[in-house]
Amino acid sequence: MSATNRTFTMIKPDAVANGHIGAILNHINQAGFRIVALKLTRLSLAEASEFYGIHRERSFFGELVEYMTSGPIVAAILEKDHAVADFRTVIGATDPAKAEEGTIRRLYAQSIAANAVHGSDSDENAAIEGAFFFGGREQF
Ligand code: FUP
Repeated sequence: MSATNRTFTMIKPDAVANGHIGAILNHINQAGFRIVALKLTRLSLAEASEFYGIHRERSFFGELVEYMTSGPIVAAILEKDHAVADFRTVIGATDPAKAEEGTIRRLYAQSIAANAVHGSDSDENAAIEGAFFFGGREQF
């Protein structure tokens, strides 16, 4: 299946620490996504800085990197038609207070920084982000 049908997600440290891994993976499956790759891991400072390199100049960058390295995360590649756009709908707005009712962020996020999940914003970034975490033999 082509990369355009794939997106990349992380369940972020707040949601892992609060025991939401199972509920979020179930929500993802119920929304019609197939899990192609999956791991529990923890980002180093260097890895988080590289992953969020596009935000390097933003005021919240230091806080973002500190938060994203504060505990384990779940990384996953997901597959579905229109995966990137549909997953953005499933997770809701960056700020959970503005996220639609029933979205993952509305249900499980704490704040704009600790917002429970990541979702790729383009097919190109989905491919880059997936390859950041998973080799070919880890993708099914
Ligand atoms: P999103 O694509 O919804 O994950 O949001 P962005 O790419 O704009 O932001 C990436 C991450 O930066 C967010 F998940 C959380 C963090 N962030 C902040 O901490 N403060 C902000 O004002 C904006 C984003």
